[in-house]
This record gives sequence, C-alpha cells and structure tokens, in this order.
Amino acid sequence: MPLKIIRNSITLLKCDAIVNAANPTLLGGGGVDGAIHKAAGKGLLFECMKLGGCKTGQAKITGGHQLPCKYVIHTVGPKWRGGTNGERELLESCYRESLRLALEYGCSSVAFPLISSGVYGYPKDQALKVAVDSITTFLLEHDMLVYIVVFDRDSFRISEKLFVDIVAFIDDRYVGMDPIFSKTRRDVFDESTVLKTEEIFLPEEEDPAAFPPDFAAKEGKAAVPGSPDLKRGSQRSLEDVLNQEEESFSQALLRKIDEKGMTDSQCYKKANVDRKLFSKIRSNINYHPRKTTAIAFAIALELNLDETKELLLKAGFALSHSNKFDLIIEYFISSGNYNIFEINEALFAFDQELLGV
Ligand code: AR6
Repeated sequence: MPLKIIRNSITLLKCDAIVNAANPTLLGGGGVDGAIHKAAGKGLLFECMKLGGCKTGQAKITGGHQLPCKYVIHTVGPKWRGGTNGERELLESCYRESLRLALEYGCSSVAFPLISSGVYGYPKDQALKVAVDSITTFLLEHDMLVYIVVFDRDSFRISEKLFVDIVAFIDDRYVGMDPIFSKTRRDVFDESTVLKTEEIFLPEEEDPAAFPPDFAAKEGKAAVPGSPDLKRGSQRSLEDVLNQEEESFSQALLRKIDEKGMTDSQCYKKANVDRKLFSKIRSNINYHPRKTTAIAFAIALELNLDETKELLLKAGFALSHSNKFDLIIEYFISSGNYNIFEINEALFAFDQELLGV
C-alpha cells in the first residue's frame, strides 16, 4: 500500500494510529507532542505515566483517548548533533519500531509527523528523506497506508537545483497563453496544498469527465479506452468503433508488467498504488484509472516518454505542454528519474496532484 504526504495537523487524522515525536519521559512536551496530548486529554498522560519512559529510537503504544485515531505510537527521535553521532540510524529505528508496533496492533493506516525535525533540530530535508526511505523500505514488505504529515511550509522542499531545473524545463516547453509561474518559490506552499482530513480517504474513482460513459453502457459493451474516435465523437459508426479490437489500459498494463519481468506486487508497490486498487484494475479489463494512477504505473514500469504516452492513451489521457503537471512528469521521464517519491516531492512543491493513491 502506498505512502502519502499531506499537510495537516496530525491530531485531526482519522487513521488507525498516529505517531508522536515524544521525549524519553513520555510525559508530554511542546511541538507535536504538546498538540497530541492537548487533543487527547488527560487520559493519555495517565496511560503514558505507566509506560516507564522510552529510549531514543524505540517506540511504545497507547490508546488514542479523545483523538480520532485508535492508537498513539510514541517514539523518541534523536537530537541533532551535527549528523555524525548516529542520528540517522536512530531516526530510521524510530520509523521501523513504530511501524513494527503498528503491524503488531493490526493497524492498516498510520500517520507520522517529521520526527526530530522540530525541537530536536534534525534538518527538515534530511528528516524527510529518512522518513521516506524508511517507510518505503517497510512498504516493500508490508501492506499499510502510511502518511507523512508535514505541518509547516519549510518541511517539504525539493532541492533548489531540482526546483530550478524543473522551472527551466517547463519554461522551455510551456505553450499556454498565461504565464505559468505567477507564484514565487515560497508561494508554492499556499493553503491550497493542504488536504483536508475528509479528503484523505477518498477512494479511487473512475473519472467520468475523462471518458464518455454513454457509448459503451448503452450497448452493454466496453468502450475502447483511449480511442480517439470516442474522444472526438467522430463520424464513424458506433459499430465500427466497437468492432475495433484495441487493447485496454488494464490489458496493456498487465502485458507491460510481464514484459518487464516484474511481479504484480513489485509493480503496484513501486507505483505507490494500493493492492485493492490494483486488483480492481486486474479484474476489470475496462477499468478506467485516474490520470495520476495511469502515470504512476508508467513510472513504476520505467516507460520512456513515447511508451508512457501510449499507455496513457489507452486510458484516454495525453501529456500536454500546456499544463505544469504534465511537464513535470515529462521532466522526470526525460531525465530517467523514476523515483515516484522524488516525483511526488516535486509535484507537491509545485502545488500539483500527487501520483499513486
Ligand atoms: N501535526 C503535525 N506535525 C506537527 C504538529 C502537528 N500538530 N506540530 C508540530 N509538528 P517536534 P521533535 C511538526 O518539535 O523535533 C517535544 O517537546 C513540526 O513542524 O514536535 O522530534 C517533545 O516532547 C516538526 O516538523 O518534535 C520532545 O521534547 C515535527 O512536527 C521534542 O519536542 C517534529 O517537531 C521532540 O522534538
């Protein structure tokens, strides 16, 4: 199952467990710890008092009390002392131990703040990298929906060089009428990037706007995803169109997975797509994915630009030079960078929808 990065207060999330960046006493403090204790009420403090503290890099679990989550997993991150005192290993251990506990308690969704990146001074970009690396390593082996919750504007920043490269790439190719960059670098983190709590569990839906539903439904037959005829409503007869045996998105995806010698699970995990959604795609030959899902699979399969466009077309989508999202995807594919988490970091920085679920 996937990793998702969102902006919100962790205290509002309705997932099975939220993780607290605590101190060794487990008796509350400032930052996210203070916010969690405040929202959970005194019952959390009383339960924590019985735990006998916690060592750096370790984790302990309590109930959620008045929070919307079932559990709170308390972990103690390392204090930053220049980076050469085992900080990274200890921080990795925080993620690993918290996830181990989440698994043990049957959690299917867990949310992390950026542990150590506040009072404990771990540089935010490095803290984010450790979080993403540790969680994705875990997700290769386990099914869970994991959120990283970033709270402030500065927590989530792609490197200056990558940002500048992407801007240059877009500037060179953008063919729209309006200036694409009306915002400054700091402004890309405006409030519209904040996902509201209710949005967090929105299921994948077929996108009716992207594909006319009426044709196929009337005849009890599947429309041919990506058929230019369907998209344009051409003069050809309906029968002609329906007789045209074209590979669907689902068929093309499964074929490509085989061609690349991947297993299904390698592919959907690399695509940051959840197993249930993949099963839906697998079992429904005419499944119509969202554009972000289709692209996520192209990235997981490491398709080149032409192959990506071909796969997208099967789902009725194209990559254009008139929107930022498409150009960012093109930038990464052209540079041969298929790391979906890095791509998502960039999409987030440019205020775009993220790939995968
Ligand atoms: N939701 C999500 N993230 C938050 C929230 C929130 N409500 N509030 C803050 N953050 P910190 P640490 C972010 O200082 O560095 C406490 O006093 C914040 O922006 O909470 O591990 C403990 O008792 C930052 O990016 O934790 C310890 O003594 C991240 O959470 C000490 O601080 C972590 O910042 C632990 O320090």
